[in-house]
Amino acid sequence: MKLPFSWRATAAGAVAVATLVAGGSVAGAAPAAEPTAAAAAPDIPIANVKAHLTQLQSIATANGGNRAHGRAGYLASLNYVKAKLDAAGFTTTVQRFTASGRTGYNLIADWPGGDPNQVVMAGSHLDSVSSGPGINDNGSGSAAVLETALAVARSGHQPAKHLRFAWWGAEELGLVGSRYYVSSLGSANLAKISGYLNFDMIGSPNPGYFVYDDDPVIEQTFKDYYAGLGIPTEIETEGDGRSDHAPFKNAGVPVGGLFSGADYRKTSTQAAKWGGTAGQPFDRCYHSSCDTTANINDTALNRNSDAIAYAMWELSQ
Ligand code: DTR
Ligand code: ZN
Ligand code: ZN
Repeated sequence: MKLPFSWRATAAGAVAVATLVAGGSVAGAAPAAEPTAAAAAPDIPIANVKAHLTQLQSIATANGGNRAHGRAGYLASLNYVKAKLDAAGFTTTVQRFTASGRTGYNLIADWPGGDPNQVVMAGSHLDSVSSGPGINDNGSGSAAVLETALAVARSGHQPAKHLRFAWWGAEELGLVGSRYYVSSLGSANLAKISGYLNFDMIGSPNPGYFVYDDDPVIEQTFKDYYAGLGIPTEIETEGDGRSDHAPFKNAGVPVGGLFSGADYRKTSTQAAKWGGTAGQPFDRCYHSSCDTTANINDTALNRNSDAIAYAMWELSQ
């Protein structure tokens, strides 16, 4: 029987193994550090998140207009994220795989400390489609997860559980990077993952506030956050199986996440509670060349970035 997040048993076991490309080091059990008190999550500065988006936009502009799998823009995006994490003290691992005849890369960042047998993960796909820069899909998730990781480092937070962050390659080709990671991890290491939180499109210009309805504890954590803001949420069903949480869910890992909407149209009922424009897509630039830094709603990105931090602090105590 699959146990929800808070009751999941964890197995003792082997060290995580990953294929290294350059400059990475194998993530593993870090020297024990004393956990810090259950502090409240810090505010995630939206200016910092947007600065990452500006960098990702510049990278796409300098590399043929996209950050797609197998293109120069993707590896440049990964190197940007990796440099920030290395400078902040994370143990980073670059995992290499092949998809559609081109080399793809996952970036995994482990925050030293915490129980290596209870890993709380946050992830997002870093690749865009080839038709555009992919700033909402999925620079938004990638930048918010990056800034949350950097906030952990800035605060020196040492939760009881181990924190791991991931940026996936080749999601747009069919969840290739995350599937490769899950399949290469093995059952012993998978059993150590208490929960995987996925963030794929969290800054849509005509935003909705959707929470994945998978693991009940993770779902409630996000609902509690938004209830605190007085913002109603809806369960996210359109994306079932369509993003990087799916390989983890299929492997029995408790999953959850947030979503602000793609090419589906906002109803009048949704516009009444969330604002925005009824009858229009949540993101009219989904998978298009206009998915640029102008295709972001700052309020949604800010709220969702803070929700990521809230959940990571809450679920790793
Ligand atoms: N972000 C999309 C995948 C996706 C996730 N949830 C939904 C809901 C409706 C449409 C698409 C999606 C992508 O990476 O293409
Ligand atoms: Zn996409
Ligand atoms: Zn996406």
